[in-house]
Amino acid sequence: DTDRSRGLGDVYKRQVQAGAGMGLGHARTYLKGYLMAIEKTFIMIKPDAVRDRKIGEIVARIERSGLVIERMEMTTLERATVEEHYAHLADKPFFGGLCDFMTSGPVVKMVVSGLSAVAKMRTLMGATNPLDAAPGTIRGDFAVDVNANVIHGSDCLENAEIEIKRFFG
Ligand code: IDP
Ligand code: MG
Repeated sequence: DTDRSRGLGDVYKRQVQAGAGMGLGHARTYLKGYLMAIEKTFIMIKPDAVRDRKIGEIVARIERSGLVIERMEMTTLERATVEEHYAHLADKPFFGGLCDFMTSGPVVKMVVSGLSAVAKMRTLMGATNPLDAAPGTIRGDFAVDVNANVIHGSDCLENAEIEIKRFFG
């Protein structure tokens, strides 16, 4: 949106003209703050991680990242809720097993908020398949198998809103 870009240009120019001592890299980081928005995302610690007593470590990583846990509840999911949540995977051969797994024990569902919370959580989580997830990510460190990959996080803002409604009403 042009008004916003013009505003950003002004901010940038002011910083440079004021000789704020900011290099280009710093100016870019500073401006990024204006481009990111506060978002809410839906996060779920899956039954494998609850069983393995990883709740605390995962919650600590989320909080350490600067994001805020707004809601959190342990619950065992209804199969119908899981089937709706993973409807985009209904034709996959692993769908039945995925629904079995997701209803096999309690999960911890959360609403997490902060700057670019959706993308930031996806980065913290790591790749879907733990074999591809980088060390230092939640899946990279705690998951070994794509069938039990420790955590769910919304993949876009639109789905975050849908999922928060689905799981918290
Ligand atoms: P995401 O959880 O990273 O968003 P999706 O592609 O949306 O990944 O898949 C949802 C979930 O379905 C995964 O987190 C995982 O639990 C399961 N899943 C995805 N692909 C496979 C697979 O190839 N085998 C078994 N389970 C899978
Ligand atoms: Mg997904």
